[in-house]
Amino acid sequence: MLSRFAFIRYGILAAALATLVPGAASAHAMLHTSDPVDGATLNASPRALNLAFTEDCRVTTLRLLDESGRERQVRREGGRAASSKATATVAEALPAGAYRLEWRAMGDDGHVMGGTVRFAVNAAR
Ligand SMILES: [Cu+2]
Repeated sequence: MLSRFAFIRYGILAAALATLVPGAASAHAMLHTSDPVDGATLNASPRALNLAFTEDCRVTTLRLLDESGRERQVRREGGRAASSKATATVAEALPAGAYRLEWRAMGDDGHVMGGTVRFAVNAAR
């Protein structure tokens, strides 16, 4: 009797694992790295802001805000096609201060993700 119950329990466990494994294999895209990196302090204004993802995705929002929350103009480079990279050039040199780059992207599986890269530009050059 006990062994029969054990067999059923392991059977249920195996079925549960089988449904979990495919989902784990197709993990959605995440931010892999950025330039500037999150938390960087730069000695001069960056010319471009770069994001690299773990897999192709469509970046739907990319905006740069200064410490007062004012949006700074950036220009998206490249097309809107799915890519593992996104680049935006900075229209005007950024004055010293703290900035945050907010991004949102949709992966191939339809998942929307987002994040913030924070960096600072030093007054001393
Ligand atoms: Cu996903």
